[in-house]
Amino acid sequence: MRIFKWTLFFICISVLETSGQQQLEDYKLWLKYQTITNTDLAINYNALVKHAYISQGSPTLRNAKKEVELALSKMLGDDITFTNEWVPENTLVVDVYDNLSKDLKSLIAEEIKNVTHEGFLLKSVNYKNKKVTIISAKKDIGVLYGVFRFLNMMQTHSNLNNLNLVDNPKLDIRMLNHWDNLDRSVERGYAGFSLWNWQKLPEYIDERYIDYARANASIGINATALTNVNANALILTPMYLEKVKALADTFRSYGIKVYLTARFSAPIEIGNLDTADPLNADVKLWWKNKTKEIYEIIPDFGGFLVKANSEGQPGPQNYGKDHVDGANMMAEALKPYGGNVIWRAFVYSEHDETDRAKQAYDEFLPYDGNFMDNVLVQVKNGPIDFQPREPFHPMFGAMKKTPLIMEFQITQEYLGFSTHLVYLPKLFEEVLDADTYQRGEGSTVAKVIDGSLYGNEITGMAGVSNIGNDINWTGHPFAQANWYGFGRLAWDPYLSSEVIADEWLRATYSNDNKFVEPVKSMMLTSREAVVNYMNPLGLHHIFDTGHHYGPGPWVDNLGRPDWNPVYYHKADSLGVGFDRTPSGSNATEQYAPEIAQKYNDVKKIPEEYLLWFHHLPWDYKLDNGEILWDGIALKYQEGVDQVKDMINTWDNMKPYLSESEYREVAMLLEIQLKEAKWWRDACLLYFQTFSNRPLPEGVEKPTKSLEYFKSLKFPFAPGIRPRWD
Ligand code: BDP
Repeated sequence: MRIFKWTLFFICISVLETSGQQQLEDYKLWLKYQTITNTDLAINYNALVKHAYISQGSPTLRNAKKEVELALSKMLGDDITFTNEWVPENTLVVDVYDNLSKDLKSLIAEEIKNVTHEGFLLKSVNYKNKKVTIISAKKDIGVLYGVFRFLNMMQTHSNLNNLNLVDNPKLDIRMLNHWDNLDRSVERGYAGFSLWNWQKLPEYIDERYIDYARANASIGINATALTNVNANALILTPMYLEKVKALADTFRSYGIKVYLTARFSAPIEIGNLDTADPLNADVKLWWKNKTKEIYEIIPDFGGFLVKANSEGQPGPQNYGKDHVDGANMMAEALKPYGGNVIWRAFVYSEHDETDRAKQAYDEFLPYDGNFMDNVLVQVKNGPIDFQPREPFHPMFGAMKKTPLIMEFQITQEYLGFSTHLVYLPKLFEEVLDADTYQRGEGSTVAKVIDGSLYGNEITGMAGVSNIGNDINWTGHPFAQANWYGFGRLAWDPYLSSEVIADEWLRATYSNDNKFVEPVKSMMLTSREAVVNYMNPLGLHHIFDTGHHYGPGPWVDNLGRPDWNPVYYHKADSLGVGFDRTPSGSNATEQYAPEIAQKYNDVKKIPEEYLLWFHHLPWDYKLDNGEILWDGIALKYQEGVDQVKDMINTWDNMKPYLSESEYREVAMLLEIQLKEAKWWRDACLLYFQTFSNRPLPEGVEKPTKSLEYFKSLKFPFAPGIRPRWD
């Protein structure tokens, strides 16, 4: 018995040890730089980089140098020589174009012309009968980006022999939005507390801030809004601004600008004014002075991100003024310093009877053309709220004279928190590829966002961060892929989600195709799986109240109609779905005629949007001949089956994974399966009370009653909104 106890003790200790070590590995994200064990490849790479010249000219270039040294020593060992000045033996050259020797300059003179200020060039040249790899750019930040790409190519075992790549970011502002509160709780955060340790700042610079900046720079993210859009005015007080400055100083050499969320009522709360009316002279002056104060200590401050007159947040409408008055007032204050206002379009009002999906468009379209040129309007990808699937937001393409920033949610508020493996670049890609038809066929959302459709001066993409202080940053190891993928798409919204998954898997786990291929296809189907087991065929917003954890299609008692799931599915004995065609809310009129016609026609609309736009009888015939009720039930089952397949895939990957690497994802997949079944059973039992039909063959019987599912309460679910707003 005693021996047994001791054995158990040691097993437990070793399990803890390995999972602890695993978490430390996970901490390194996609910058693991695993040793290259393939001898031929290692020899080839070694020859390419064996004499490396990396400029030391600026903090950013020194970061590039540190990264190259770290990465090459880990991937290839210690026999690489580094020089701070160009010598003829060099085989790798890393520097801004202007600093290069005349000879080298002439070798890349043509290509460098195509490099923009944040872009870079990777080029293999022949110089005096020797192969030289040049990583260059117009600015030092471009060099850093080029270095990260080069190292990524090495991590993914790419052919580096004949490089000739010019890569420029297609968007200007590539930004994370942290919904982090000053008490370090994170709204809709599922990976621990906020990274920003306000109490220890400004003196204490956590090493994590630097690793955060490195990780972001490695994928091209160049901006971060540190605080929650449900803002607290205190962040704008001198004490906090000192702390913000410390973060900005830390991020600067990685090319990252800091933005802050500005609470519209700040002039009252911290400025002793009795109004925040945007046209009031004292209010204007207050924002001007505040902005000046910020730029005095943070000269490259990015600007303000503002949620106004949305979900109870204060805004210009409190004073009978409108979004243009509010945004332009702040834009004027920021203008002399080159700062931007990012004004969110996430608005819907309890006083407005109109379909919630229509309200942002209705409210903002009349303002098109009236904003100052340093105002960008930030629009969520869909017209409701980060659902597992939504049609694209009709403001994209319709708002022709205002630069729109895309807002994606990387944190998985409606996608299983950080316990479900859901590969989001698949969702992002679907939205970016969607055709708005606003200037004829091919007017994709990506073209709206990158400014090419309407020739916007500034462009951008924002992602609501999934980062917290969990050792692995994002809670789920695969949620790191969503951060990575967001960054890659913000750099280039035309990249395919498949290519991104491939890069991420190789850099994070393994280059073995027997691992990469099956796991990649698991990632690529994971998004459809979550749609199937949560919100199939266009169902949406049937989440439990407030925390949005798990199903709550029965919820009908919240203060505002549009906070209740019953508002969105409208199930009754006749059928289910939201009629948004001309016979209903006519939300389709907000789209270009090509889209509107397609969505209005129940025979032409893609089935994935069916119940988003149509209320249909339970026995409506789907494309495959099933009746709607059966189709819904089978989709829920399909989602559960897809999670089972994910579990199988992962089990088969054991030979390519360490025990702890395998186990941490395996355990999470078990949670995902349990919760997928919960979604299926709860939703089907509930909708069955209307359809009055049996579950079709192939759908597993629920193991619990509807009453049981309704009785579940989660007062401590993570990520709930703070109580003070
Ligand atoms: C919703 C979230 C809420 C956010 C809001 C927003 O439930 O916590 O404050 O969006 O984007 O998705 O402002």
